[in-house]
Amino acid sequence: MSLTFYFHPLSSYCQKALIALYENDTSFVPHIVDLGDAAARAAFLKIWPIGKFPVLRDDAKGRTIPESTIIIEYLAQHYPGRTQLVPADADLAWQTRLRDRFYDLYIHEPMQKIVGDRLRPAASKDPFGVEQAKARLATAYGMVDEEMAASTWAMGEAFTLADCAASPALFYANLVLPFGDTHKNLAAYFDHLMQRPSFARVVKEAQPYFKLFPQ
Ligand SMILES: N[C@@H](CCC(=O)N[C@@H](CS)C(=O)NCC(=O)O)C(=O)O
Repeated sequence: MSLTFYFHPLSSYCQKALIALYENDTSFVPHIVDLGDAAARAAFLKIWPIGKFPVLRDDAKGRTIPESTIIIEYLAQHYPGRTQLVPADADLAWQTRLRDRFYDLYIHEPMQKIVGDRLRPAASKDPFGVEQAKARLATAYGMVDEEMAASTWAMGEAFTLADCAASPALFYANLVLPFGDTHKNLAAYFDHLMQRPSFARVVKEAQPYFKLFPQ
């Protein structure tokens, strides 16, 4: 087995890449990184000095791959399976990547801003930044709600990279700014994601750690 996946089960960006691994039953060695442990953090920084996970190590090809989107692109290219995570058609591929960017930048990132603020010391809160993040989320929810009126998955009928990005972003975003009562199409899409076996498994495996999520 040549793949080692450095991650934490509670981490939303790690979950995004984990969904891709589970979609295609890709064999890998899971390596949970506890960034709160000084020795584990130091060891991880040697692999990827930026210190953010997920990171994939492919010993067979001598490659270290950071960044959830790039990990999924790498898996799609080198370890393909029944779920084609990036469409072969060039036009569908850029549309998939656009949706991946959309979920990362306009749902995942503001969600992280709101969650991150909860972890800040009382004297260092950023209420203005949190309001901006909530406004960005609300705009993004409205856009997805319109787009998902007639689709099962982000790209239509096929589950792709874009749905990997959407799943954890929406899961945590729904906790900080719920959309169930206000955006019916978005809520229906989220239900589909929650029922997808790959994401259901990711959520189940994260359960023991949810108590660490700042309410
Ligand atoms: N752009 C990166 C973002 C990764 C990221 O933000 N990871 C978070 C966990 S969800 C992390 O490592 N946080 C720890 C830290 O920043 O120290 C990706 O897509 O993989």
